Amino acid sequence: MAGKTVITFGTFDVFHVGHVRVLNRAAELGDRLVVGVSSDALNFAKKERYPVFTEDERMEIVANIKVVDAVFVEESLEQKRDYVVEHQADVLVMGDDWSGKFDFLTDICEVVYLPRTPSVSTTAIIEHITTKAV
Ligand code: C2G
Repeated sequence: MAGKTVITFGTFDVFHVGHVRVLNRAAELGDRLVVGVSSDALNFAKKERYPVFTEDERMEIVANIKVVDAVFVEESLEQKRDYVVEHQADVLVMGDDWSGKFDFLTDICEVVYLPRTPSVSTTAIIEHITTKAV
């Protein structure tokens, strides 16, 4: 495939400006951006709660972001290597809350950690709505 493919992963629940910024910055690192959106089951296994939006809704939102070329469901955190190979990714991008976690993939792709957008998170938004809503 011509050009450089960038891959990134995330839940992207209650989509916010931190999400759009990491996707925009990831896209700048190549010619094509592919995004793995974590499944509802993966979230439940990890956090013992389901995301606010279902995986179909989260995939639809991410797929409609201007810089995103393709989306797929991320079924398991352990399958990163398979996803990189399957999507022929040259660069794996994650926010720096994942710093160092994917360095084991540097034999097959470049691994880049981007600084998170400060002071915004899905958890804080949910908390704000549940405590401040009237
Ligand atoms: N992000 C960011 N700034 C924020 C919040 C999130 O840059 N203020 C980034 C994260 O670093 C991540 C992406 O946005 O790269 C998606 O964040 P989450 O939805 O929280 O994804 P997460 O649950 O960390 O991903 O394989 C990873 C899994 O899919 C889980």
